Amino acid sequence: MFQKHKGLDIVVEIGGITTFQEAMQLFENKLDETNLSRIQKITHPEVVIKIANSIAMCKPDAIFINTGSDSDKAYIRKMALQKEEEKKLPMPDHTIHFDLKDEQGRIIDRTFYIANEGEDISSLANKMDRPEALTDIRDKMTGIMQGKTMIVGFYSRGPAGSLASNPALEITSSAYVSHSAEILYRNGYDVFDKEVDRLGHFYTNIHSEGLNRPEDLPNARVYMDRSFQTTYSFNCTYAGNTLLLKKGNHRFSVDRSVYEKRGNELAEHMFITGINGTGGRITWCAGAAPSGCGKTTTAMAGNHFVGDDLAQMWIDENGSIRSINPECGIFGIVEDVNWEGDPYLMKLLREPGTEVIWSNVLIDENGVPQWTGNGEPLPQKGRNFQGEWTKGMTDEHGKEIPMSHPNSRCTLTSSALENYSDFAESPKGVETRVITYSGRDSNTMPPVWVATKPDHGVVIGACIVSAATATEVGATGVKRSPWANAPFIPGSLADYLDAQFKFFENKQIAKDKIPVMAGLNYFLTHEARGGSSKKLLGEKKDVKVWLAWLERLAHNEVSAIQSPIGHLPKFDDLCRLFKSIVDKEYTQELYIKQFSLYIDNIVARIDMQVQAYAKEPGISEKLFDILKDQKDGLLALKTRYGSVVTPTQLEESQD
Ligand code: SPV
Ligand code: MN
Repeated sequence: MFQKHKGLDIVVEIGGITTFQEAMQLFENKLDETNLSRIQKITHPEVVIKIANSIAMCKPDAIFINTGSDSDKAYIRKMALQKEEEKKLPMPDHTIHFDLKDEQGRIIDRTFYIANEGEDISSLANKMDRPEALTDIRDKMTGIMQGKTMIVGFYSRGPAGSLASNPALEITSSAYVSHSAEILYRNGYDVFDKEVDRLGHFYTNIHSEGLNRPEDLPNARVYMDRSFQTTYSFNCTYAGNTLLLKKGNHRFSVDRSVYEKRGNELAEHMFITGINGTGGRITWCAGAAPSGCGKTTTAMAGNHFVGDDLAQMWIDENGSIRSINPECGIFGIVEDVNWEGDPYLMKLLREPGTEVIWSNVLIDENGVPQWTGNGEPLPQKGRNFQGEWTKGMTDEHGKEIPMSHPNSRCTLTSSALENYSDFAESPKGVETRVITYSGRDSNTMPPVWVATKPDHGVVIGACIVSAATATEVGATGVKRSPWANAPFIPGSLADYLDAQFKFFENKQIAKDKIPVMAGLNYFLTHEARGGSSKKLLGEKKDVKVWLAWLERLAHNEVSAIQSPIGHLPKFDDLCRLFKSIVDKEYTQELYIKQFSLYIDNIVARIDMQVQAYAKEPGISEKLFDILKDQKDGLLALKTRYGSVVTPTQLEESQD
C-alpha cells in the first residue's frame, strides 16, 4: 500500500532547503524586486519550500513568478516566440509548436513511478526505486535551467472552492509549457494559499526541456513521485510528457480517490457534456475513452460542453454524483476534425478570434495549419513534425510520411466554444446521470449497451479494449484499456477496481440518481458484419443519437431489450431519435447489423478479460462472477439461435 510523505522528498534532498526562512533568503538572493514581491504573497511554508528547492536544483538565470494577469500571459507568449518554441502564424493569435520528430506522444518507456520499498505499482507501468530516481534526477536536473528563465505558475485543477479541485504548481523553463498551462488550467495565484489550506495538499510539477535536442531524447524522463505528489520531467517537450499538470497530476488524483477517498470520489479519464432532453432538461454525461478514440468529438456532440479529457467526481449530500473538469481548455487531437463532424471546434480553428497553439500539424505554404481528415483540399508540401514535407515522401523504412502526425493537436480555451456551459465553472459541478465507456472495437460490441446494475457498469469499464493509437510512442495492436484510465493508475488494478465498486455501489447515491452506465462503440465496420469494406457502419454524428437514447433511458422514457451483456435499444426508439436529432432514416437492416450479438466474438473477448484479470493479484471475485454469468447467458443463446443472435430473437428469448 502506498503512503504519502514516505522516504526522501527528492527536490528537497537535492535543493537542501528545509525552512521557510531559508526559502525566503534564497528568493531575496535570486529574484528581482518585482518577482520577489510576487512570491512574498505566497505564504504557505510547504509551497514556498518546494519552489525554493526547485530553484536551488535547476539553477535558472532568472525567475518569473506568473500571477496570471493579462500582462503576465502576454509576457509568456512573447517569450515562447522569442525562444522559438512557438512560431507565429498568419491567423491572429495562432502559433505553431513542433515537438521533436521522435517525441510525438507520451514516452511511456521513459516514464516511471518512483517507488518506496514494498509498494504496489500498477503492473502496466514502469517503476524506479527512490534511491535510483534520486541519483538520476540529481544528475540530470541539477543546473538544467542554467541560461534559462524559470516560470513559476500557480493553478487550480478545477473551479476554486470545489470539493474535488486540487491546487498545483507548474514550474518550467519552457514558455510553451507555461503558455499551454495558462490556456488549459485556471490560474490560481490569488487563491493558492487559501486553496492549499482548504484542501490540505498541492501538487508540484518541475520540468525543463533541457537543450531540446534529438540526441538527448534517450535521456528524457518523466517521473511521478506519489509520496510527495511531485513530478519531474526533462529533455522533452510534448505536452503529455511536460505539462504534468495534466496526466501527471491526474495520476495523483487517481491515488487520492483510491487510497484517501475510496467510495466517495473518483478521478477519471472522461469527458463531461450535457445533453438536452425533453421539457428543457439537461442531462449530464461523463464518458471514458482511451486517448485517440474520439473523446473530444463525443464531448462536443453534447449541447453543453464541460470538458473533453478529465473528470473529478464525488457524491454530494443529496445523493447525486457530481463532476467537475479539472481543466478549462482543450488539448485536442485534430485528425479527422472537420466541419461536418465538429463544427464548433472548426470555427475556432479556422476563424480568427481565439488563441490557438497548434502542435505537429502541417503548416502549408500559406502558413495555414493542415491535418489529415480536415475535409479540405490537400496541400502538396509544407513543414510538419519531421521538417520539410512533400506529398508522397517516405521515411527510412520506405513508409509514406503522413501530412500531419496522427497525434497533432490544438490547444485552446474552452470558453471560446459556442457550446461551453456556464456550469463548467461551478464549484458544485454537474449532476452526472449517464456514464459511458468506449474504445476502438471494430468487430465485437454493439454501438451501445447498458449495465443492468452499477457493478455491471463497473465491469463494462474494466473491460474496455481498444486498437492502439498514436498518443503513445511505439504502441501497436489491440490492447485492454481498463476504464481508459490504465496508463494513469499508479497502484494496483485490484485497488482501483475495488474503488470503482465502492463508489458506484455507495448507498449514499439516491435511488433515482443511480447513473445509467453504458458501453459505447462507434468503430464497428462493414467488414465485421458481412460486408467487405473497412468503413465504419455508422457515422460520427450518430453518437448524438446514442447519447440521446441514454438520456431518455435515464429518465425512463424508453424501454430496452434485455440481453446477457445488458440492455439494448429498441428499433422504433432509435428510428425516431435518428430522424429528430440527425435527420437520418435509420433502417432495420442497419439496426440488425449493429445490434445483433456476435456471440463468438463477445465470448472470446470475455475469455481474454478473464485470463488477463486472473493474472492480477487481488481482483474482486465479483468481476469474474459477472463475466461468467454473461458468458453462460451468451452460450445459452448460441445453443438456441446459433452464433449470431438478432434483437428480435433476444426479445423472443425473454418470453
Ligand atoms: C491523452 O493522450 O490522453 C491526452 C494527451 O489527453 S496527454 O497529455 O498526452 O495525456
Ligand atoms: Mn487524455
